[in-house]
Amino acid sequence: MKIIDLRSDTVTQPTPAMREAMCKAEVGDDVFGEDPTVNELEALAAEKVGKEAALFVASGTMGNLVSILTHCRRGDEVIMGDKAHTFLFEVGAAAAFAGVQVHILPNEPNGMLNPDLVLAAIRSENIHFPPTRLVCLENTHNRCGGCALSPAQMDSICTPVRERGIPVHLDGARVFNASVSLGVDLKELTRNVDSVMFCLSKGLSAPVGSIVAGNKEFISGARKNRKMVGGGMRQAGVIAAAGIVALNEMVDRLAEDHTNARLLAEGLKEIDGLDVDLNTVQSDIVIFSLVTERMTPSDVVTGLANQGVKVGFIGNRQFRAVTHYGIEEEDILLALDAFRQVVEGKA
Ligand code: TLP
Repeated sequence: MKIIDLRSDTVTQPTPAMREAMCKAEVGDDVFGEDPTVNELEALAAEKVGKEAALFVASGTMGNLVSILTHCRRGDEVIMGDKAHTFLFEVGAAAAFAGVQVHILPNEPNGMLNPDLVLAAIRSENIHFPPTRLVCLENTHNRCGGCALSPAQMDSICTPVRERGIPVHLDGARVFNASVSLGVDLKELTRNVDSVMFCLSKGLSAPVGSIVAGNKEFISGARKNRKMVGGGMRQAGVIAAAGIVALNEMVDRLAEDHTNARLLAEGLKEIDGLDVDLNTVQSDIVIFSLVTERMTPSDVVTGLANQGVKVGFIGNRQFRAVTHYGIEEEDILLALDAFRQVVEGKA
């Protein structure tokens, strides 16, 4: 049976060009700064996001942690959304390792934070208060259905926050999806943040790795923090080579994933027993809900899995499906057939 795996864009296989590049990669010891392929990837990544320097890290979680470690000291406060990946899904690393207190504000359904609430949350000088040291944004926003924040939305938070001397970090795990979805240059989304993390191993299909970018001083501190958390890799050019292919060849095709996500969402919306907020379907993520009592969420997941379709259950009768390299329009049509069979009981 053909498996149509929509659990995440992290399940992508490396492309043939990536495998070839990995095979031929020139390598060295990256802790000594001597891996030419890692150095090439870091220079290319910095250029793409319009920052002075970049650092190759093992994962998005490590990139966010290293960024927070570099911006903050123990006891500082970090403002972020209550649906931020860093708050919900990174095992509390910011608290456990960076020793910061996370101050959450409600994310709006489109992934935005209300700029007035952000400014009001910044602590004044008072003997009782921890200092606010960082604001974190996420674009596209995973738990908000892959919504993309425009440069104007980003600026409405970043400009006043930075005017108050507080840096902004962007969890841009899928920021390339945001740029393709909005049709804006990536640099428009990153120019008003101090640091950005993005992933090579999601929609861009590389097997491993993420990037942290910022100014030279920030990246030099982040490099030391990466070493501290055990992320100093040696002949990492073997995996960085795939990252270079990801940046050079895999960005424009994200538009296909967005078209397929739209097709899936519109099909799901027609199914009796399911609901989708089509407004939030702006990139490769589709969050949909089970709105019938005929079955449980686990009946849906199991029923679909029996038909070769994998989706993620994310709680509260909601599910997530993510399109990616390797999923074609015909797979979406097959998946929709499976949904109709499982949820409506018809082929
Ligand atoms: N997200 C994964 C899971 O952890 C949920 C996924 O399948 O979507 N920021 C954002 C916005 C992310 O979506 C993710 C991964 C990360 C950070 C962490 O990246 P990794 O998985 O590389 O540590």
